[in-house]
Amino acid sequence: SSTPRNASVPQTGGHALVLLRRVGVVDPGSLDDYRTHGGYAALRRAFTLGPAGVIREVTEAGLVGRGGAAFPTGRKWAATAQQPDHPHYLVCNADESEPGTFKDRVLMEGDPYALIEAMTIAGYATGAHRGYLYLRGEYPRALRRLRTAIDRARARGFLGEDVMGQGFAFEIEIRRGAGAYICGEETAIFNSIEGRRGEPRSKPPFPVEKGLFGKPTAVNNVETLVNVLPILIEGAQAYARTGTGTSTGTKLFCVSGTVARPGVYELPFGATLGELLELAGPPETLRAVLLGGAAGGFVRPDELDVPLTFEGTRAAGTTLGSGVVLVLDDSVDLPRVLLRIAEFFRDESCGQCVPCRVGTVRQEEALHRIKDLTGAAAAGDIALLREVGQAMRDASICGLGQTAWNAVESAIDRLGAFK
Ligand code: L3W
Ligand code: SF4
Repeated sequence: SSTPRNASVPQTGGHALVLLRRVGVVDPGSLDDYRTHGGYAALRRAFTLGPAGVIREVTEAGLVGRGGAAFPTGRKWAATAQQPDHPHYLVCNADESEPGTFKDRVLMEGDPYALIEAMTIAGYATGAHRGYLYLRGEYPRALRRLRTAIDRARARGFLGEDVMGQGFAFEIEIRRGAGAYICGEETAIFNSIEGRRGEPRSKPPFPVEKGLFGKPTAVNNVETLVNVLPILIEGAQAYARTGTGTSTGTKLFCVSGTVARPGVYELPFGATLGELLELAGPPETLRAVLLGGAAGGFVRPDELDVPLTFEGTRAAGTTLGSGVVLVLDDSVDLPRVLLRIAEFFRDESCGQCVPCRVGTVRQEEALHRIKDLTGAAAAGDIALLREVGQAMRDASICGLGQTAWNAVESAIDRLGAFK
């Protein structure tokens, strides 16, 4: 995926920044500057709350995962913490590879200590003394800044044998991905860290029970973890006043495509898609917006009042996913976009299970035929796409195969593609 040139410049539209408040403000290399801007106040509060108290705050805040699946973070942490098997591990999923997603990059490049602090809190809460930061291989600047932050935090006692003199030991190790989209799937990350092929494992057992090296593991996305800082500093109730009842807090949106000001925007959950587009400068002739990325779905120009919440986008037949907002104007060649998505899934399928390995190829072939006929569907190809899509959704092992047909189905059913 291509990242807009100004992706490192956060855009807000006048709303109070929470997750991005330090990005572009602090010196990302300076621990002192981070502390001057509120850094390590959340970890200090975590030590006064104790592990169970931290989990209680995160649960009461209503924090859910920002990688796309919206699983309650407090429940994940509580389930990991209570496992009798040891050691426990923490894994930060920083493999950000969903096409059109570049929010975690902005957080890691602009405020690297925030992620280090948040991982330390997560380790403390879940009983892990070791955290792995699985970083997208194509993020060299984030790598440099995170390495520096980890070294400096360790040198000053914010990592290591006795974090902040509180008797808690915690270390962070960075592991770099090597360009495979599937290595963003949580169990494929475990295999990759363990030195095996990056292929997903069957779930259950869930990672909270049997994860990295077969041990209880909490896996969280970068943005999810960074949310823990304002939760501990403001308190759960104050945090939950932003957003809606079931989507609390703020969300980072990655706006790309035919808009005047592409980039990362932070808005409270519940803002509408139309409001976000106004900030980004919508095209004159909007054709559709792909929400939720390649696994997501299309929204039409007459549906821009859809609230940007997990429940609101679900009701509109799509998903928030990892925050992708890909804007397409009237000049776009829709069959070409769909073919590109299908090529991506065929390329990135790990090939482990038949429905996905074969289905993604059949899907691409059918879309090729349709495109060669300049957008009109060849007889039987729509039916074939539906049959193959259903098989992938029902019988694939992981999210890649299960969602590989989402965008194509949405284009056919909601945009009337190939008519
Ligand atoms: C304990 C249970 N834990 C579920 C955990 C599970 C995982 C989380 C979500 O992601 C999303 C999709 C796309 N006990 C549990 C349990 N868990 N039941 O909850 O699990 P799951 O299986 O619903 O989803 P997932 O496979 O982790 C699928 C998005 O990922 N996606 C791509 C995302 C890309 C990025 C990026 O590039 N930054 O995020 C593609 O499909 O939106 O919703 O931790 O263990 N009973
Ligand atoms: Fe691999 Fe696709 Fe099966 Fe996932 S669904 S395990 S990517 S073949």
